[in-house]
Amino acid sequence: MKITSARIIVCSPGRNFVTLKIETDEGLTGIGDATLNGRELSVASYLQDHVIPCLIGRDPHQIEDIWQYLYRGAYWRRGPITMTAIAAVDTALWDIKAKAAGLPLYQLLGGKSRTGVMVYGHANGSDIEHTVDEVLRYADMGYKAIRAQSGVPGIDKVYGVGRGTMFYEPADADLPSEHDWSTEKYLRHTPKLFAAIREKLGWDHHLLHDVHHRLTPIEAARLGKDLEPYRLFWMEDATPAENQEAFKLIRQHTTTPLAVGEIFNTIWDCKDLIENQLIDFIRTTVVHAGGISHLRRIADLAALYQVRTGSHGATDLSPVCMGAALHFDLWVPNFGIQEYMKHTDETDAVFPHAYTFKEGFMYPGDVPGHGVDVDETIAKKYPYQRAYLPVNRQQHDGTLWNW
Ligand code: GCO
Ligand code: MG
Repeated sequence: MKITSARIIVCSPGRNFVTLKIETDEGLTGIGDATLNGRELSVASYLQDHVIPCLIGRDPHQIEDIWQYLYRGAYWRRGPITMTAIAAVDTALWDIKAKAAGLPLYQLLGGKSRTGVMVYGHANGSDIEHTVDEVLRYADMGYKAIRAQSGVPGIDKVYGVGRGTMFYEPADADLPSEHDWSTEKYLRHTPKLFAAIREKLGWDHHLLHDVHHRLTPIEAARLGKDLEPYRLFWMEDATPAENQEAFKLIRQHTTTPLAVGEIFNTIWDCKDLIENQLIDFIRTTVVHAGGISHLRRIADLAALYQVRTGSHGATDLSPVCMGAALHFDLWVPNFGIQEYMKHTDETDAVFPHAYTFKEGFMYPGDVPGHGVDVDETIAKKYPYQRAYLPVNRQQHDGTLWNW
């Protein structure tokens, strides 16, 4: 089999998505997600201008060789743009291989390790009462694991608080919108939120929380300690992870489990955190960490240290990523949980898919490949719209902070 052509489909059915489609001389096609929120066109250009010319004529079955060729061959290693582009190629090639075999992708990875993929949904509210109601609503929808984020009194715009009832889209403006931040207010509020949730919800559901890189290590240690009575499944991105030593300090103070890695793009970003057992869940995902081939290496390293997977799955990761991720999750031995935010109906129409949700679990389906397609005719109705993620400033003096 030979790759005869490849193209990029950029569309914006409510938000931007970049999709790579690879075609072969045997009529089989495969698709991969290449969406990097707020920097979409850089990946599209990287693929179009620098990767696609190198793919034509290659045997799509040689997934590993093509991966190494793109990774080593660029000379410039790692980074979100490069690794998202490689991921798109890798995902599309796994799709083709599985279609050629007539098997759902998870069978090629080693088959099912579990009956379904436990996912967590997002309960977001403007205040504690509203968030508690949202958590209860997610429990009613069947979710076994729920992430809770709430507005904080005295802070105008807080990460994770949605505009609609099901969808949270942070990339909301054609220039970055500005959020405000107060660590003191957040740290006073968040333990009260989880106390209120546990009181109404009880103890049968997993609860998660995303700090979204906002705290210093010692502040994160304090929050982890304060949340211990509510037995969180995880506290996510408690502090920025460039300095991974920082997690030692958090770890020494709290037994609240820690999750990190949605912005990581290679195993090298994960290595120290995993080998020093500073985290419990690794959040790298198919689209931003080099595809199925590379994610598998990260998961294998993590397994040595009893670190489990918990892949990122916000709506800026397209249904193509979600489909591929669910095959991965069904197989990976050290699976922990998968994030799931429902896409809009417009997005689902552009990306018809075989995966389903039932009672808090997801299933990738059994069609050959990863089970997600792209309808290019519908996609054309939604041209690219520039959209940025927000920036964040300290409330008291306007210092730029981590969003
Ligand atoms: C999450 C993430 C997202 C990111 C978003 C950025 O845990 O789901 O933190 O909400 O902010 O994916 O593009
Ligand atoms: Mg997050």
